Amino acid sequence: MTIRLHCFGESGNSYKAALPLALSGLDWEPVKVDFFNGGARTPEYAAMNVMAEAPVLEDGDLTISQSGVIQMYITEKTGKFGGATPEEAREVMRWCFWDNHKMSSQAGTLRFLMNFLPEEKRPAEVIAFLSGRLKAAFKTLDTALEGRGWLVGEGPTNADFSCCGYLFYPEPFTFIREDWPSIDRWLTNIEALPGWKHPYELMPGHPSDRDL
Ligand SMILES: N[C@@H](CCC(=O)N[C@@H](CS)C(=O)NCC(=O)O)C(=O)O
Repeated sequence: MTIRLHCFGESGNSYKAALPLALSGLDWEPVKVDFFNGGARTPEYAAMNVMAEAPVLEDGDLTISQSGVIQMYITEKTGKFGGATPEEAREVMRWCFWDNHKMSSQAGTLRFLMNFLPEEKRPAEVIAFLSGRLKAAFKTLDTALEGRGWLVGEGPTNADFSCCGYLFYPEPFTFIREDWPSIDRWLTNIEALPGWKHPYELMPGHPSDRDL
């Protein structure tokens, strides 16, 4: 049965699930969440995910949300991307939790405020605050990647797929790839994986679909 991933192109959190699906060899298809028209706020969507968030994965009777849990499920099904040893598996989780809390939550919010809100509604003080927090997270990631091809072990894991969730997007949100040499090299490694696709190619939905 084909796995369905409810997602949308602008969603870095969705990309964290779509990318390992694309690289895993599993049979899957993206299903567009019409997020900007309230598609995640309907009673039907709430029945699927009370958290009203994307992504959501459906595999037959199973429905799960939270990109990290979806990643774990892909690992359960394929044995891929979860770390080669129990120590590595813990390290993968460590980076996923860090990313969810310290990097992607701020990156997603900041990118939304800076790009997807009408210009007159963009809150300058909040943007400045989040930019500072996010730059500290980029520093942490860049330092961890010094001299390393991947965050954990010798190959790509869910740690990499989680932490890269927002970093391929072109819209401005304080991330300037060239400023972070180790992050830049690591993103190049991810882009070179067979089957890699940019979020806007992998999932339906693009800012140009809307009048901003
Ligand atoms: N920790 C969650 C975050 C999911 C998330 O916040 N997704 C965004 C779209 S990128 C969303 O649906 N936001 C709705 C909201 O914040 O109300 C995950 O990794 O799946």
